[in-house]
Amino acid sequence: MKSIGILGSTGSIGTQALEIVQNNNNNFLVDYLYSNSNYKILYQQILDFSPNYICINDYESYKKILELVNSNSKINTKIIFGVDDSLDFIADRSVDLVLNAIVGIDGLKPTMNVINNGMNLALANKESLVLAGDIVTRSAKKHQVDIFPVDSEHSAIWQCLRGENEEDINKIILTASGGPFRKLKYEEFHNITVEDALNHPNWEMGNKITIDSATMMNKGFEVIETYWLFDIRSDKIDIIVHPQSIIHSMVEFKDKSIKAQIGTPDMKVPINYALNYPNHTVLDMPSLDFSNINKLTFEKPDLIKFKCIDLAYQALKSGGTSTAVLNISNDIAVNLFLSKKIKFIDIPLIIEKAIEKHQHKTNPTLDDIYNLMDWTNKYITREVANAHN
Ligand code: MN3
Repeated sequence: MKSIGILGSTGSIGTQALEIVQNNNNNFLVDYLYSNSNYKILYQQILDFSPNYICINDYESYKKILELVNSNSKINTKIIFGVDDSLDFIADRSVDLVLNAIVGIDGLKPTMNVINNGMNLALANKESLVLAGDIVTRSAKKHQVDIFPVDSEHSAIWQCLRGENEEDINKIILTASGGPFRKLKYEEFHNITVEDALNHPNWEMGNKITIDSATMMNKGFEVIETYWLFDIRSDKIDIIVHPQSIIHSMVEFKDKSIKAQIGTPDMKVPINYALNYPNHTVLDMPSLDFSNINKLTFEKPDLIKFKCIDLAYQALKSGGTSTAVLNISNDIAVNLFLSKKIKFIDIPLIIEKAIEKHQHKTNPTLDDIYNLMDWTNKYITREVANAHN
């Protein structure tokens, strides 16, 4: 039995992870679940998995779930309320594996608490690495913590690299679906609406990550994630657009031999692998039918249309606080776009300016990064207000 904690248990990755747990209930013991506010799903998860603890951050949701739990005498789950208490709890609780499936920059603190507590981490929160990859990976080394990637591309690379020598790698090839605007002409980009951007062809995801996929900033983040997870130079990380999303990424070795990881695009596969590593355990889904795939196509990403990719490479090259500002300013810009305050094409422009204007530090502390959240927010709010005057 593997005891697990799941952070972000009511989101897309969290619920899929729990489906896997449910189908393998002899292998896992759910010790704790953590959710921001979704008390209805969380309550159902209590009934289904009888965790020892749940953590919830929103006060109204806490009151509601407390009421439900108190009125059911069969439930022994203890409830922890509030961000700080939840983080303290995570920093102390001993389990075999923690899945961090929190979306966005809120995932960094829990990542650090899990690592400093010496627990192995299945990481779906790429922001932890984009914001603070250096701190996260150094702390993991220090506490002898393994970080298992959950992102499909990184799971693919991880699988390709099993049994291989790091020094034999020539390059890593990240595949990208290309998002909904792969074929749209650049001249049309200024007309892109929120509705257009939320329409993703291959993967079902939340709003924020769907926009990141439309701008291809998601792929930029994944380059940074690759850099930290696999300790490889940025000029050895390539992106290839592969709209069918059948190849989930590839590794080329020095003899030009290439390994690819292939399969139906379904997040359950990488989640299952991270939960069951080193085993490929049974997943109840159809096999990939190659006779049904007409063709696999590949093209170079257009760095003019998808400037965010270029910004991510540049931020990675300048290092230090640059990738943190990339992430923070992207979050703010995407929210402004979703609330229709800026245009789609403004997103990379805002990010570029924020990176350029921030006070760069080569070896930032976590406090430096949190201070940057404040600075970036104020900076962008002021810039956008000025632009409207
Ligand atoms: Mn991905």
